[in-house]
Amino acid sequence: DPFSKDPFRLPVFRINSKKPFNAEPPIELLTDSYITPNELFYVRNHLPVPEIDPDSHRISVDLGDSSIQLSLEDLKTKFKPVTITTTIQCAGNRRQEMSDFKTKGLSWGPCAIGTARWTGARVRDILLSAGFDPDDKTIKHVHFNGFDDDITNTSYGASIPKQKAMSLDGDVIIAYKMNGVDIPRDHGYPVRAIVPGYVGARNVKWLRQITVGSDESTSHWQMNDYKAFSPSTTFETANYKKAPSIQEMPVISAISVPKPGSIIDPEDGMVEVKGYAWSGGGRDIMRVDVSADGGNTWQEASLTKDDPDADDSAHCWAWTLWTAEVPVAAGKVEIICKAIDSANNCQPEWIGPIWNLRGFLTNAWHRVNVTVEN
Ligand code: MTE
Ligand code: MO
Repeated sequence: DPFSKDPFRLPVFRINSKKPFNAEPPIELLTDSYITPNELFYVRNHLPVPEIDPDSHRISVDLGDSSIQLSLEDLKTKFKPVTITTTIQCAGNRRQEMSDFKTKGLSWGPCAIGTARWTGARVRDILLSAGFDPDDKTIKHVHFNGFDDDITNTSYGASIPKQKAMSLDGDVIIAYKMNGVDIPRDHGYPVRAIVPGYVGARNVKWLRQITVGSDESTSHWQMNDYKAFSPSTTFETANYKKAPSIQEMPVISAISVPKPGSIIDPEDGMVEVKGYAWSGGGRDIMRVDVSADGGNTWQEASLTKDDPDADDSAHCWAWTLWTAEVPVAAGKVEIICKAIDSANNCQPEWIGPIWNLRGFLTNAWHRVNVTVEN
């Protein structure tokens, strides 16, 4: 069993697949704290968790005509350590809502998302120290390869545009700490790429190699996965070669309290609603609106954000938690939330126009059905 060396996980997880392990925390715990505790951070593994000896592990930076090998010690001492707070979200977060209509992928609820403070070295600094010429116009992508591999010895890999990796404030780092401690095995021990504002899939865990190229990574997960299509595209007509890779994420929000199916005893006809909102690309959340009457009236939520001095970034890569007091009528009630980001992007009202056969990027208004007592 290639999965027999996988680490221990808390039993509270909602498991979507055991081997490889894929699980999300229960919704009622997700927004309890701004920083997601490491043990509750969703896990998305495509392969068995590799066993890596931190002392002998090397990260190979291969630039074609030159190459350097970095030990963990090199990474920690040769480059200025920075701490970046970022929300990571799987492209399949909330896929379950699209799955009523056939989709292919794990049936994630709304908790394939979490926020952590990552400490590491900037990829920009690493590439420059390896002799990379940022003005080389033939190079357009930076690739990351993981140490986890399948039976054919192909390892997990992904790539991001060069301008994201090399940007002074792109905050792409190779992290060796998650919330101040060694990165847990499930989340990439001892090192992983952190690509703030981008889809989870590019945050390559168990990093073993950084390369550069004129094209995107040829990895299965860059070429034949993590691509969205038009609602009319079928499995027969999907052209993965032509479809662009998902990179920056769109604006999303979700309700964490109350839970779907709850029976609520309102106080003075009001119910407290909580949740998260996030947008990719470093865009902040400007407003979250909540309705309990089918969208006729909306209450503006109060927003909880990170302390801007808590990390070394000038951007907002992390989520906003929110709370709203919403008037409710007795009976069956649907609570809805929607967020607006700093570019005034908003969420689609329902999944119809964004449905895609892979169930990616489910960011329609989030709806939770409850019963309100008299
Ligand atoms: N990196 C490696 N090496 N192997 C993987 O399977 N999964 C990716 C990404 N990095 C993956 C990986 C995907 S799809 C996501 S959503 C995130 O890791 C999940 O990170 P987490 O498990 O720390 O939450
Ligand atoms: Mo993912």
